[in-house]
Amino acid sequence: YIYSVMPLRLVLLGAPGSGKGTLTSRLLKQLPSLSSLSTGDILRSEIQKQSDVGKLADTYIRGGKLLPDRFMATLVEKELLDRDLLHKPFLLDGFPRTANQALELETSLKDKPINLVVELDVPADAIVGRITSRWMHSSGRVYNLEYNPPKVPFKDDVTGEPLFQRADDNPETVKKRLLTYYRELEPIKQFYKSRGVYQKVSGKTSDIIFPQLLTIVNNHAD
Ligand code: G5P
Ligand code: MG
Repeated sequence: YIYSVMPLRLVLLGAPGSGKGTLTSRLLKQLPSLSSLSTGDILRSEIQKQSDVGKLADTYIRGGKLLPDRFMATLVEKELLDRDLLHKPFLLDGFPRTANQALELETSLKDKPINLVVELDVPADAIVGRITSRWMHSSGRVYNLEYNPPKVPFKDDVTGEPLFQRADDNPETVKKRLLTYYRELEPIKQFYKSRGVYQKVSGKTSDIIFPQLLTIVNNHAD
């Protein structure tokens, strides 16, 4: 199978609240051999552990600011190696998010570059309300009081543990995160267009986006 010769190395590009985490979960259900890596989830688990990385990340995240490119590139390279992902199909959620990070990632991956980048194009007016009604589990599982409520209110479906809201999910910080995203989008898009791997899916909801995304991923695999 070509799939094993050229495993999927996918980047999901999308604004805060565009559904990266939601669509990742759905993809993993359809494609059990796929592994996912979310930099936001890694940083939040470091914050919870109160590690040095977590202490640094906390100030940036609360301020709605991106951590330094070099720092993030090192963190992701280590994660790819530690989890032995370089020879397996993987998906990146939340990294790279600057052209500089994309370049750093290319260096890390050497002869196994990113072979698919999908931009999730969700209108900004559909996004803002979603984020303030988001609840999370420490595993990264994401819920929404309206769209995807947990079976038991404020409890994780799998573990039954309590859900929490993110420190950066308030309207003021969300505004900053959105501005940063749209500022960085064009250069990173140009980077991946020049590598011939960029595609875009558009829609107001994850239910509209998901089948399009799955088709692109499946076409890539055969
Ligand atoms: P993160 O963690 O990467 P963001 O801001 O990029 O955070 P976020 O907020 O996690 O992205 P998402 O994953 O795209 O959004 O969206 P989601 O969680 O799946 O969906 C949002 C909500 O909408 C959920 O409640 C979901 O249930 C609901 N929803 C989904 N689909 C629908 C729908 O169709 N309809 C409705 N009504 N609801 C829906 O990064 C966080 C911070 O970490 C640092 C930065 O400080 C960053 O701000 N960071 C980095 N810094 C530098 N470089 C990096 N590479 C970094 N990565 C992280
Ligand atoms: Mg997310």
